[in-house]
Amino acid sequence: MFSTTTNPTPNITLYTSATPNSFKISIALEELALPYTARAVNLTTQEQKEPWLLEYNPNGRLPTLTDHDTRVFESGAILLYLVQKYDPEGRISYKPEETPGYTEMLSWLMWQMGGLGPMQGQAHHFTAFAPVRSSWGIERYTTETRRLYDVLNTRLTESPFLAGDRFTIADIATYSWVRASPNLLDFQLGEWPAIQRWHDGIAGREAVQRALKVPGSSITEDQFAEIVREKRRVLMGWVEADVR
Ligand SMILES: N[C@@H](CCC(=O)N[C@@H](CS)C(=O)NCC(=O)O)C(=O)O
Repeated sequence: MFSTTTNPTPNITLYTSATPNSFKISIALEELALPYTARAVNLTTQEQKEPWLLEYNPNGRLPTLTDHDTRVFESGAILLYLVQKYDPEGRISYKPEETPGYTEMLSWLMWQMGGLGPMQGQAHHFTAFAPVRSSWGIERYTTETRRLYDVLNTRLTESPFLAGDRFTIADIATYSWVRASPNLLDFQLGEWPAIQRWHDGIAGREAVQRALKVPGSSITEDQFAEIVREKRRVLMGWVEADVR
């Protein structure tokens, strides 16, 4: 069984895929310059539901991480684990935990985990991947995602990063989703100038560029974008699903 024993030397394996939630963790690991092994999990063959992986993540999803005899699942919990254990200087978090910056960081991290991630994920589904066309689903989740982008833009108009003047795990979690929206939802980030400024600054970080190459995907991001465009074109051409 797994425990929460602390070990000073990391022995990290990240079970991952080329998806927004997994990229959060590879970005944090690269930002903290931690050694780790990336194990790509094949979502198309449902490898994430295999018993060996359910041992590490009973929810059967990615990402998940092991470190010595500890397992951590849910991307928000993994990010907090990494900064609690391996970020004593506050490189991508605020220390100590009593500081107002830490509380602000937690608030935006939870906003991403409970709001932006699930809503944008549903928008991706209805816009590009659903087996039927549902204008209701597209409208409902795209509208809510756009509302959340308005909230994000307002915050980033008043603050360089989500939790103040420091780049933190709240930015990492949110950026990983925002970067997917031009391809998947056809969002033009220029519509939200503060988001565009923040996005471009993060995209330029060397650690982020390294992280986005982990794990090796069999196709490039451009090829993925083309596949998504084609899926969306086909889906939009379908007649409305009969939802009665
Ligand atoms: N709340 C979870 C969401 C994890 C999640 O939905 N991951 C997706 C990839 S981004 C996944 O594993 N999908 C495969 C499946 O649903 O079986 C987290 O933040 O870790």
